[in-house]
Amino acid sequence: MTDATPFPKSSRQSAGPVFGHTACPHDCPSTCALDVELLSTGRIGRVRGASDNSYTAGVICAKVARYAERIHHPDRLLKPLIRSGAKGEGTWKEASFGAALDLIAEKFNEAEARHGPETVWLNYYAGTMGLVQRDGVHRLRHAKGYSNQFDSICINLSWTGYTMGAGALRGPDPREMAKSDCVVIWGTNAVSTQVNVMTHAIRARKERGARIVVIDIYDNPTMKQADIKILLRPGTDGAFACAVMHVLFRDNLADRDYLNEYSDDPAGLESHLQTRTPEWAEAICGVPAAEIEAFARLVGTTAKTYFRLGYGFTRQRNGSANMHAALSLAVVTGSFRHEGGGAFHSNSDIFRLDKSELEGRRHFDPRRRWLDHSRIGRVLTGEAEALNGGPPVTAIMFQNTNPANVAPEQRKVIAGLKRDDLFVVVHEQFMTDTAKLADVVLPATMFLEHDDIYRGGGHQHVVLGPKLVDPPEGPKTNHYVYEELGKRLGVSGCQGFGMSERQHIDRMLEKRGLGDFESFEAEKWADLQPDFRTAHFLDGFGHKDGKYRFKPDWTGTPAVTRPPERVGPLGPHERLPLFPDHVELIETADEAHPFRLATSPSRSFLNSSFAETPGSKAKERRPELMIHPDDAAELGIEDGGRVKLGNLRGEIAMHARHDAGQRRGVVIHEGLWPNSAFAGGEGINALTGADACAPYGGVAFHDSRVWVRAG
Ligand SMILES: Nc1nc2c(c(=O)[nH]1)N[C@H]1C(S)=C(S)[C@@H](COP(=O)(O)OP(=O)(O)OC[C@H]3O[C@@H](n4cnc5c(=O)[nH]c(N)nc54)[C@H](O)[C@@H]3O)O[C@H]1N2
Ligand SMILES: Nc1nc2c(c(=O)[nH]1)N[C@H]1C(S)=C(S)[C@@H](COP(=O)(O)OP(=O)(O)OC[C@H]3O[C@@H](n4cnc5c(=O)[nH]c(N)nc54)[C@H](O)[C@@H]3O)O[C@H]1N2
Ligand code: SF4
Ligand SMILES: [Mo]
Repeated sequence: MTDATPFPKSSRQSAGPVFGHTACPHDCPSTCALDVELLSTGRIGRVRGASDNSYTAGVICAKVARYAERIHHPDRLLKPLIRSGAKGEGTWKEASFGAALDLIAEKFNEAEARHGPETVWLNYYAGTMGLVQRDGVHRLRHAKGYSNQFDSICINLSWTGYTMGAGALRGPDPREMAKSDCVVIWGTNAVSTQVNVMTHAIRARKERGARIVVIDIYDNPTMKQADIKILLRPGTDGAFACAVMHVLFRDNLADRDYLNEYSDDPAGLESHLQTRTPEWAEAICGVPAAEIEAFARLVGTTAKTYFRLGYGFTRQRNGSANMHAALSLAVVTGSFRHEGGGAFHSNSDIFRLDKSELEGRRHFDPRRRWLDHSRIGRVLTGEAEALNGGPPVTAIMFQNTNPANVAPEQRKVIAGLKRDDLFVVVHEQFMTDTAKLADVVLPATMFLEHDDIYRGGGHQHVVLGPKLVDPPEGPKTNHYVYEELGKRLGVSGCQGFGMSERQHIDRMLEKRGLGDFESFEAEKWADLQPDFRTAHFLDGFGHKDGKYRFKPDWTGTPAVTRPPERVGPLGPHERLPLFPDHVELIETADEAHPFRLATSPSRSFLNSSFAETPGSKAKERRPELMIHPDDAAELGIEDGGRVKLGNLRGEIAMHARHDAGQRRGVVIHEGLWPNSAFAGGEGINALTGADACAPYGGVAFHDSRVWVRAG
């Protein structure tokens, strides 16, 4: 640390503790506006949610409030490391950053000379959500003609389902939840994964007596706060939604005037739903018909019902169809007409910052080979289908992602990373499961140490994240790495190179008419929420004819998710239904695998991050399998005893926790724990599959059949 900490102008005024202003960079829909205490030592103190940001409203999660633990962690990577022993053995020699970059450039060039540029994969994801430090990688990718990446791992199933219906990825102002009379939190464990949803929902309960309904597959921390709990079997949300819509039509609670004006085929939907009775759904989803009826009456008679649709329930092989069914239910009630009503999943469509210079779009060629990053295991083990007509991948650089831990089919991912003919670079903050398998590890800065700008998918703000403290000696920004590799690889004259982080931010803001870096230093953020009519689709949904689609064209292009070119074979879209329905595409249990496993995020980790911080580790204790006590009794599994679980993809061990919070036959593991936290060194994703989901890919992380036994 140096003393020359660049405190921003805006925080110098007060005499007491000094706070700098920024945004949380982690992969979370909340993108909280933060106030960070800057100590005179150059270290940080407290981290608080900005109380003057209307969405953050002064509340953040505990793990980020403890950020001092992460940024000043003794295990942070500080020096570039070059492998000196066998892959994964853990022996390294230190190098200068320049020498490490020289080596990377040399290896990339060698690989390209042998197989062509598509052999190089710059694999990135959303470990930071900063536009400059995350998306700038495309500049290098496009300029060099390296493989394109299809970003399917997280958002694909849900965004596809939502946009197939609504034609756009936006919705009623999430702050309107506070004005609702009923908030339905559907398949998102908001208490753990996006705490601000709870802030606004609970405000509605306190101020208006609103009911909070939670629809999930286990009694998670969010359901524990609900007034009404709907406990589904995994992958059956479509059945539940259909039965609710059946009741709404049957009891004349559907808003027929609204449907006639705003939707494609309400009559067709109504007749399709005739056989989708509550009893039919009960048999599929496990929710008693009487509860389905009661929920239908509640949402059918409460105009201001706000459906907050999460990611979690779409991480099933039928997840896109289930998202579409849940959204269709919100449409049938006519809730979009009302303030405090409608359905919201993500506002990602509203920001429209022009990233063409940042990403060097002039050099983007959609015909270059696309690699699906959900299927990295298959790509790296050379499966022809996953290679999508291109050469093997022989050089790869990872930034902001930890696929050895987070990607499905982990055995393949790790076998691939260990290939002798694959050169692996990992630019990281910590020695992650992926970094352990690298040839070269580069140390990375953290968000408080570099400039960036962030968009909040779960709300409407663009928030500036200026550099607030100096990094320790050693770590460099992602931006620095693209720029320096650009020079060494001969593309530094290409579009977007040679600009600083600030210049990129200025350009994006100026083009959008939002000011510039300096004005954001004073204002901190901009609120881009569209007006009421636009947000509520009252001037029409996003499709050309303005109509909501009950009958989506599943073979069509969902504007936001589908890459311009096919990415190998995508999921079995021909099995998707004409109208909302239950689709039996999930990995149903069978005799050999009688349980359904969901791998839900824990509260104290964020994907694979924070598993290194003492506070989070202490809270999560150890990897556990939540199993119904009756199931456990049948299998002779004691509370706290050891269990093994597995399927055709892998087998892992952990401790059992008896919990009656889910239906029998369902087991839950909250993560993501590092692979090394498990006895065999393989993590939970050894059990999850990478078969492409219908219609456009994505990963069914909560949809695995497994066997479980004591041991
Ligand atoms: N603490 C913490 N916060 C996070 C993350 C984290 O790992 N930890 N991850 C971040 C990221 S990258 C994302 S994308 C978001 C995701 O945040 P969410 O949208 O909340 O998605 P998930 O956490 O995957 O799952 C939410 C819930 O869906 C449940 N679920 C699984 N299958 C079904 C189903 O078939 N039906 C229903 N109704 N429910 C089901 C899960 O058990 C879980 O309780 O969270 C972000 N925030
Ligand atoms: N079983 C199971 N697996 C899952 C999920 C699940 O629910 N269950 N969720 C999935 C989802 S939704 C997602 S989005 C993925 C997320 O998977 P990842 O994107 O891989 O996960 P993160 O932990 O968010 O980020 C990865 C790394 O980015 C690093 N990082 C952060 N900031 C920077 C930076 O500025 N520069 C550099 N170079 N590195 C940085 C962090 O140190 C961290 O190790 O995981 C998926 N995997
Ligand atoms: S709730 Fe999400 S965005 Fe907010 S501080 Fe925590 S991880 Fe960051
Ligand atoms: Mo995600």
